[in-house]
Amino acid sequence: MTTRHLIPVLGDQLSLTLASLADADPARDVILMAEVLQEATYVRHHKLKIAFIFSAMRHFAEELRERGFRVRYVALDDPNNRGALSGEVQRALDALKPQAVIVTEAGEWRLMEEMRGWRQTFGLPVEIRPDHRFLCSHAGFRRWAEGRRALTMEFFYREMRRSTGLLMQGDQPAGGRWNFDAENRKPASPDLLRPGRLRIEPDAMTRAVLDLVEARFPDHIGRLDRFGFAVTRADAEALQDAFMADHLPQFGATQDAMLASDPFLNHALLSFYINIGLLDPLSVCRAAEREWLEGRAPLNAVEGFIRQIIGWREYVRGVYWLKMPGYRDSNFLDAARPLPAFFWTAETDMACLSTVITETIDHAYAHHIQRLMVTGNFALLAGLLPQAVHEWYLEVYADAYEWVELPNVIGMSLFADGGVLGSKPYAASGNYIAKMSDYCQTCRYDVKTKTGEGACPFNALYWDFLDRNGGKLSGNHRLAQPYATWRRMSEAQRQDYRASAARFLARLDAGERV
Ligand code: FAD
Ligand code: DLZ
Ligand code: SF4
Repeated sequence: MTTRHLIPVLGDQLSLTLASLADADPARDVILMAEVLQEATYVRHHKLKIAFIFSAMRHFAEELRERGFRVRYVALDDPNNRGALSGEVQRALDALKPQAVIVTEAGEWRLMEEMRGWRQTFGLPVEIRPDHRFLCSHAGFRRWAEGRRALTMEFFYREMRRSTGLLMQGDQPAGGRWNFDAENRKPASPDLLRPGRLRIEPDAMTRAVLDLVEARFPDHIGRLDRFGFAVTRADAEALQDAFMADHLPQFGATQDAMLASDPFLNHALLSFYINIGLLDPLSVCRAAEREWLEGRAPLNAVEGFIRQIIGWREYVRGVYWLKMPGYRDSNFLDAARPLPAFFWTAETDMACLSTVITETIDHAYAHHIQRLMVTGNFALLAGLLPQAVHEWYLEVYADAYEWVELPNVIGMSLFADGGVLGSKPYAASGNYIAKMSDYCQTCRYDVKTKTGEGACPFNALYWDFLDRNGGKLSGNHRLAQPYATWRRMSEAQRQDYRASAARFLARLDAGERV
């Protein structure tokens, strides 16, 4: 059988609506999917993440075959597997001799650069199509960004509301306001009535992948015994429905809260499926909007949820493509400290970090405020090297792809981009964590003690961070208040903070348990 087009589909392109599949002809085209070592190890991804992606890829190949498509699927343990996507494209070209390659653009810069070279490498026409699963094109974002002094997410988000029509009444926002965060972000308390999460029992195909991953990636972080991800479109949709019914109404109120007994609270746990292509972001938002229209969820919750997807998600992707490739090397604050070992083991006496990292090891998930205000805040205050922090986030979370992870880490969390993405660093002392979580209640450290033995390390680190970076940050008007407080302190008090932070950082550098 002759082949017209070879259509490579990547592990995060598992959507029937993919641009490269739009005119695919089951009789004449071949779809190529390949599990390759290069993608699984260019950073050492969490075991759950690799298993999730491989199993979802295998199930998607089945879905395509059921629709009559010819799929060339290369498993990781195929003895002829060349270990890299380009190698597998070359092998498929040699075997099938198609007239052209049709592909949807890669999400990550690294792979997109490789794809751009394919025409030259392979010596045949290669058509790279845009990824229409995103609502804002690269050109659209560039147009929006052009000439702006600041890339303020809130204004981008309003454009996205207008262009999608989500939560709009004519040209006005539903409820008269664009943003209902003033009603959101309250602390939470344990609630035994909060519905649990649907766990999808691994089928035979997933169980085979779990064995493969355990055998081939034994040294990667994480554990596989609790694998419960959806790996089919139908199961991902079931999880979406359960979220809408059980958690969306409380989404806003508990969005920033953290509880040791409840790692998920009312978060969606849908980023895995949206990012891989099993759920479509706009359809998820329309489903949430319907919950409000039909009176099952309040506007503050639905608006907050939709903002994360058509606002933040689209916005960080826009910033990534606007600023790459230099963005990855940003280090505005000249932070240089290596990642402490406890990021891999959770072995620290700081209860907040130990809880969040343990949950990360167990689930390849932490919710936004855990990522931003616990691990991220610590990395910022302790001056950890941004590129090491970036690699950690890319490895440990099952929803992590560089286009979304990098701006959140380099920009939002570490301020390493000097303020492209956020107008100030999200730096906070222990007080914030104490207010928004119950972690401090079981901690060896005392959040109310500011310096010295037994004091919460975040307290001295916070002031030391501001002091250390005063040359770069004290002119930031959003930090005027903390800098004024710092200046009002006595010199003895300031010295006490500096010394306390220095002692902590010296112990960290010496590899002592902190
Ligand atoms: P919810 O809190 O329920 O939010 C709903 C949806 O909104 C998410 O599914 C996601 O699609 C979207 N969303 C929310 N916040 C963001 C955001 N800041 N950027 C992009 N999309 C957002 N998200 C990833 O998808 N991949 C990452 O690798 C990633 N790394 C992050 C690293 C740091 C340091 C921080 C601070 C945030 C990161 N985020 C990342 C954003 C956010 O934390 C996750 O999207 C969210 O925790 C996913 O869980 P959820 O589905 O329960 O989200
Ligand atoms: C993340 C990932 C992993 C672990 N493995 C594969 C793989 O074996 N084959 C594949 O096609 N894609 C994989 N992916 C997803 C890619 O890394 C992702 O498509 C690129 O990073 C572009 O976003
Ligand atoms: Fe974290 Fe400090 Fe609270 Fe301990 S006391 S949990 S280190 S914020």
